[in-house]
Amino acid sequence: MLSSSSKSDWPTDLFLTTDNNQFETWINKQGNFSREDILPTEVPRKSVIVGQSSFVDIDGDGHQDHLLPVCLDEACLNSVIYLAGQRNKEWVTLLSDFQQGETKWGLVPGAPGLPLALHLGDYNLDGFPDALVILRNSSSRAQRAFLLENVPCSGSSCPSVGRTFRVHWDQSDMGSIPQAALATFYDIYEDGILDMLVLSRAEGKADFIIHALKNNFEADAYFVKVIVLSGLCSSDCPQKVTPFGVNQPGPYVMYTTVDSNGNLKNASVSWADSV
Ligand SMILES: [Ca+2]
Ligand SMILES: [Ca+2]
Ligand SMILES: [Ca+2]
Repeated sequence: MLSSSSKSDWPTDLFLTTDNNQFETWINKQGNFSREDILPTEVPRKSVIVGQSSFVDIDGDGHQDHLLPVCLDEACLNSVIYLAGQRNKEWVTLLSDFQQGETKWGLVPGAPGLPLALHLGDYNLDGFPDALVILRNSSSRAQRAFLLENVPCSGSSCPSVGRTFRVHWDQSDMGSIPQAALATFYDIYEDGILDMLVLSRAEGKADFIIHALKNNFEADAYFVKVIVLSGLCSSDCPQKVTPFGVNQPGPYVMYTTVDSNGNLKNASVSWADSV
């Protein structure tokens, strides 16, 4: 897996999850990779099922953080989303409460082609990335897509980054899609507002059903659209036309803006796992 400039020095670094569930970070020094474990090398203690790593700036300080969804048992009855910041090599719990009233939900163990993963995007343009995740009802076994909103938090039970995820339990549009299997953000009309795609599977059918949910969010906000051209071309490029939009993992964009109160606000995004 590729991470983007985990040291914020711009060259793309390499982050690996190895067979025995360990992590290796390889820093790109002018094209040469050297191992430098600036992130935790071990999965969180008591992890039984380890999902895919994501890199995202959860607290808006401009530096990417490492997010990891984990199950503490084979059935994922107890699930946790962990975070490791770069200045702190310890795992901290970002979200472990998946209780909706009397109902307990949990992450869904990965399957071939459907890994346990968070899909990240800033659906409400507040500069803090939110997530989409599939949860399974521990009693009925029903699966639904849920939006996890990145919200500020304070108090002793809060992670040190001062942010947490709030589960939108009552989002009726996503709740009406039975047996959801995968949910991701996608800007359908390219208007800068992220919409959502949900895949579900009908009973007894192998193929997925694709549902598109338009995000009606409106606010006095701006968005920055960045297109990264890889410029990669093999030696036999026809008419010397450089390919456009080649899928290239690793690009990293960081910028600073000023909010309406005059405060500086950092933000960054990586293309390591945006699809
Ligand atoms: Ca951060
Ligand atoms: Ca947000
Ligand atoms: Ca849109």
